Amino acid sequence: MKNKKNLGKATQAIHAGEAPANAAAKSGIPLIPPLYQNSTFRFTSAAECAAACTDEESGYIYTRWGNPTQRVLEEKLAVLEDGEAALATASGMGAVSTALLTALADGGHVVAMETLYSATHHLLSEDLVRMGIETTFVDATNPTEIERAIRSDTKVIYLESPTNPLLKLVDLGACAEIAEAHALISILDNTFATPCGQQPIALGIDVVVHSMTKYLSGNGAVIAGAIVGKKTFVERAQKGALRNFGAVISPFNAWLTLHGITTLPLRFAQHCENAGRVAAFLEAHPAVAWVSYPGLRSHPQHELAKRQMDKFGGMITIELKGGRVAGEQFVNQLQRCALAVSLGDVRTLLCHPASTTHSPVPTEIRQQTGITDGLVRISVGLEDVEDIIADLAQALELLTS
Ligand code: LCS
Repeated sequence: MKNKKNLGKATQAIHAGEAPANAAAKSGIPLIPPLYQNSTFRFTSAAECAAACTDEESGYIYTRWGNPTQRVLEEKLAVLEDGEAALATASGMGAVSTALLTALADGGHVVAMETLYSATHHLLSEDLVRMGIETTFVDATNPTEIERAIRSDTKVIYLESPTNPLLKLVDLGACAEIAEAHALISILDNTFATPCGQQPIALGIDVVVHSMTKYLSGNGAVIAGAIVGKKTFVERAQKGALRNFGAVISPFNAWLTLHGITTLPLRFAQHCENAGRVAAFLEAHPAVAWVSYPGLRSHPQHELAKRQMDKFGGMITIELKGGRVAGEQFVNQLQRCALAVSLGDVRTLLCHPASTTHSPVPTEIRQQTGITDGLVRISVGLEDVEDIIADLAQALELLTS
């Protein structure tokens, strides 16, 4: 029989973690993993309880320490990301902060990509600094900049690829080699690409983090996150920062997310297909100054995208010729596509990063890093692509009339 890691992504997404052993009954087993919506677990004797507290593998004790519904989700994630183990968290930021607090438990320095999701940027540039942890931000699209910024106390290289919102890429294999050569932990936020778009652990990255709020759950109903990596790292994260800082996923959100993941490969393929069509439409439109989409030949890192990504993703970023005023007029005119932050939803969502997701990033850093006032980010959904394009076209028409 095929090893579960050798199965196709669609099979893994549906079956991984869902072994009948996860059900309580021996026959008439529930087809879908049951929801264990409970905070604590009871024991029949003091000895049994003491044994579980000493050896957690032998049973569940308390949901902040572990829960069967969380475990099904975690096993699915580990298989999909090709990691040894996974940990579900209460949010994407719960995953980012738990991973960083684990890797930097004894302090140290971080080298990070200069454009990151704003809360991650804030965590590194402000919150962790107050705890004595410094970060040097570099243009990681050039791996030698990473190497140059490494200090004797550097512990972590922190990356996103594609980045939020500019869709820049970093060469994951090259960054992983630098991390290995300097005995550092490489952490990559794989939210935009998902395990169906790229496999960072296979390329040598140590730890993958996710906002499962996005493509993985896909339903717009939950806030959730994940960490995937070596068993030793994941166990340290679970027994240390996750448990004690407390960014634990609720069983209900874990349950919704694990059902969302069963359709991830199918959904993600269609997101990518629709995004390719929308990007080509936008690139040809006279109101659009430029389009950033890794699948377009005009993307400066298209060759790298072809090399390290299986699919180019569902996110597109554009700059409108009329700057901020045009951006506001454009989003105000949308009829079917929604003006909303977040991404990876079945619905098409558009947002204006400078005034929303990236507004906490200081203006000079936004401008230095290319997050201009006229930028509009599009999370292409799963509506019929002709209907998405028609809505964008009627909103853009206003700008050229
Ligand atoms: N990492 C990336 C790349 C993200 O885009 C986000 C959220 C997070 C981590 C944090 O995840 P959360 O805690 O929200 O689950 N990105 C958002 C965005 O672009 N718009 O709204 C949220």
